[in-house]
Amino acid sequence: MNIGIVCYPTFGGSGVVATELGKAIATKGHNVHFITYTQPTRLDFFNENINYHEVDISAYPLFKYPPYELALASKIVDVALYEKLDLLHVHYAIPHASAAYMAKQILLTKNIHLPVVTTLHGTDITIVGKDKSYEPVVTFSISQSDGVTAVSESLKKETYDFFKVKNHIEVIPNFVDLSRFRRQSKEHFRKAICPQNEKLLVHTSNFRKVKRVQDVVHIFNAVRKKIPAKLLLVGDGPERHHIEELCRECGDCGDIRFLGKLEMVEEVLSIADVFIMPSEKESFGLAALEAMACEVPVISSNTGGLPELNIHGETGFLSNVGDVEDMTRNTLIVLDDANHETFKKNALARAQQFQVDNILPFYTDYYNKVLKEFHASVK
Ligand code: GMT
Repeated sequence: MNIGIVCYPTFGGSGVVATELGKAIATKGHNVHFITYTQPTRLDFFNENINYHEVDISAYPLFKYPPYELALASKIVDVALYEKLDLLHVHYAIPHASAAYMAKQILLTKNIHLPVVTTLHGTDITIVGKDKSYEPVVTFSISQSDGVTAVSESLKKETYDFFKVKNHIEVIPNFVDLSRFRRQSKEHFRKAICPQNEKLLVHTSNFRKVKRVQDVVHIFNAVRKKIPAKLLLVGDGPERHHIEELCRECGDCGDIRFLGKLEMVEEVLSIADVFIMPSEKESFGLAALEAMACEVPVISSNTGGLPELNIHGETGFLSNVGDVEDMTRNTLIVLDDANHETFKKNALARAQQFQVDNILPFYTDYYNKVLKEFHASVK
């Protein structure tokens, strides 16, 4: 197959899933064409089956907002025509699904039929998509997609509950590459961060409001009143400044480190004792899955798709959003020497169920199903 993939090329979960999916598909012998505005973060190597097409956005004084969606649609048309795409898979509805729709209509005028699969990742539905300024376009472009997938049952339900869409939504969860995300021996690193063998709490995110990073700091503050502990915060984003201020107010600065946007997050996870994800909304929780693959139990909220990943009392614990007290109690249970090894083992076993080799066939089978139905309908 010749597959086009459109995604955000940044550190975010949807871009990571799209890139890792493209890489995995390419290893099965298919040709993959990434179409984005810059080289995806995790696409930093050569593979004969992987191609990258950059979307050029011409500036013009008249454009207060350069029309990225139009440039993307034009690029999709170009790649579909010259690389003879069999299928286009767009990740994150806005603006990728609507750009794909426009490209598909342009291609039709050239008598080319291009099926489009849209994957809903989370905030494209739960936050941005519900915004009045985007909702009609999101509803329309989901309805016009030839295939739609969502990363959890919860996201599928939320899509049906909020948007007037009738098409079938296939749930295909996030996945993890266990050859990369595995617990490595990083004793020197651990010693540098936790010289007195303190317990290590880790959080990684894009520091947006939806991640409730302030809860991580409050949990840490309460935990360290009971046991010696350190906190590593990985990632960066709009809330970082407030979080730094909060750490100062709590007087915890010396025991908290901000590591910024690290690429080798598996190295940090390799020395972690517990992962904290108190999100307001989380359609799946890829960062938690990556932690579990590195044998790190997860303390999370019970929002969205998190209960589909994190098993309460086995791989970690779930609490109501904002219930810092409960999350603190649970963190202490997980860190208790009598329980920690069991939680670690369970976390790894759960992550193994989501390894890329288990999930990839769901995508390729789904592509084949969409292609078959699509070509039967255009005959
Ligand atoms: O977590 C983010 O804010 C990034 C966001 C994205 O779209 O890049 O992640 C979403 O997609 C991931 C991959 O499918 C999911 O694992 C995350 O749970 C989801 N984030 C939210 O729903 C907040």
